[in-house]
Amino acid sequence: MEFKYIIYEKNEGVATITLNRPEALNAFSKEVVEEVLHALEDVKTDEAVRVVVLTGAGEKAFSAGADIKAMIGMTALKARELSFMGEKLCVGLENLEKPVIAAINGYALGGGLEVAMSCDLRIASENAKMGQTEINIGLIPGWGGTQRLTRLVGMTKAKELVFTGRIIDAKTAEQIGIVNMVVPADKFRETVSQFAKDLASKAPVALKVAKALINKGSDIGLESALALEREGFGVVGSSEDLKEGVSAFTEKRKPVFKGK
Ligand code: CO8
Repeated sequence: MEFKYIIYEKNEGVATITLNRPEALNAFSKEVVEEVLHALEDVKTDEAVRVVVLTGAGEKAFSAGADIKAMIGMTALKARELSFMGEKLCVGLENLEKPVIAAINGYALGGGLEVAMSCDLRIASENAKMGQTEINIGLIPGWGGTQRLTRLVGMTKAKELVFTGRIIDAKTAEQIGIVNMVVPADKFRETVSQFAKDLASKAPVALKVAKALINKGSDIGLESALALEREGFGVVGSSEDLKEGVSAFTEKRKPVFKGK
């Protein structure tokens, strides 16, 4: 598939998906969402891809959210369709069996922040700005923001951000637990790339199972979650990756994991 609204690149085990509509601050139109979903299908089947980075083109935005212009004269059915479209994207990122890093350069607003929160890790440039700004246009977060933001920061801060639509800076987002780290703007791309490459060298089976356990376990009771962990441990504990990791440790060399 030829991509028009994203740039899709693969290098050293890292697939980078760049939202590429800078003239609309990388807002998610139907076409952008479809193209990202298509790239994720490729990521699923390409064993050489170990990690995904999702970012925005230009310096100004990761994404300013769902395309507001597509909401003009929206019917209930259309709103539901738009909500479902974003949900498919967010769940697709969450259920992908490989780690996804949102590299937040500039604005991540509304649906843009919701998509970033569906990724596993978030690295922000120091000039990034984030917010659930939907309230300012008379809307609520419709791509999981009321739920994922609450899970990340707790009810107190989630309500504050969703009710006020306030835009916060990267440092504040780090302090309340939305982003993992904040990086100086001039080191941003390089830091993300190094971080992603490091992650791509880790054991794929362990990464896949750890991601699923953390995601699924947070929605169920502790006893059931621990039982899930036990089963996951059985899978990882019998993997070739573990054999390789242990051999490399005893032979005092760097492991080369195959994801088996
Ligand atoms: N959708 C479409 N176009 C956008 C969007 C957007 N979300 N954001 C910015 N743009 C466009 C602008 O219209 C403008 O285009 P043009 O030059 O053709 O007028 C261009 O991008 C540049 O934007 P600005 O001129 O506004 O740039 P500024 O630097 O002055 O301001 C802001 C930057 C503060 C980011 C400002 O653009 C803004 O507030 N944008 C809207 C942010 C927002 O509210 N996002 C939430 C959208 S709603 C959402 O995401 C809900 C998700 C769930 C949906 C469920 C379906 C029903």
